Amino acid sequence: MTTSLIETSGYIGSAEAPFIQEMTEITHHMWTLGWDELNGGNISYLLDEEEVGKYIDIHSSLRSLDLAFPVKELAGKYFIVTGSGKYFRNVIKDPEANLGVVRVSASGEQVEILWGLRNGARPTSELASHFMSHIERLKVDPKHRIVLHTHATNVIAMTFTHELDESKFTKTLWQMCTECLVVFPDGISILPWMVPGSNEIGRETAKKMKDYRVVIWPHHGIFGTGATMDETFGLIETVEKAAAVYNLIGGREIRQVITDSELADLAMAFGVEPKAGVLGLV
Ligand code: 2HA
Ligand code: ZN
Repeated sequence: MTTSLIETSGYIGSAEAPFIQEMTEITHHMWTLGWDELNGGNISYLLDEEEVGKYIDIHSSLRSLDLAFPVKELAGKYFIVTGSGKYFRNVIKDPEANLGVVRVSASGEQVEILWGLRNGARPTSELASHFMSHIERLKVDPKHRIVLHTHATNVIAMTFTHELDESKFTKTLWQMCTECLVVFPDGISILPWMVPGSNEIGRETAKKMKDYRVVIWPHHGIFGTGATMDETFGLIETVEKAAAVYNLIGGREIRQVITDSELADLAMAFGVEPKAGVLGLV
């Protein structure tokens, strides 16, 4: 009788891990879209212990890193994250150098690195925004798993020409493509311009995440959250598409729009609740 790999070594091995494959595929896809130049963009993905334990040895950690912001709420939770200063372009060539599987320590003051982040690499420079956003999204959606940040080109461009009022920005996006209202009836939120990589931008991003799945950082990029990679990427892709249409129209005469009553009909037909205060805005 042959014994399976899992019985002899205790775990299957990272090469087979679906969560590493998902991260590799999505980072490559986003790089090809031109959204993640240089080391732009970062992702964190909350994983189940049982799932991680199938592929990676979770009983010995490679090293621990102190967090500048305690996240007691995430104690014992596992994440796969992109590495600080790492390029999305390179993930596909060497996942173990550019990604890491980490576990938040029992105190919530450290992360233990279980796999990847080879040669002393650290988790994403936006870890504060990611972890604090996970905490808030989990409070409102137990199925929440993913925080994805990217430098979506058209979203960035739109933040130079459109008023940075959340309701007005949301309404413009809804008007750009019919399906937008159905995909993000909860609208988008916007922070003032802030220095990235700080605990402060992390706290402000997470505050928005209490009510929104999307946070735009003007002149920088976008944060999207969701239960799966498909859902989260699809959400950002839809916002970016609407922003692209807005930018294409830019400066031209608008002859007709989707009216507010048409948007209301759409919401009714698809059974979604538009963010209060957006329809009816002029
Ligand atoms: O990873 O995108 O916001 C680099 C960034 C910082
Ligand atoms: Zn960024």
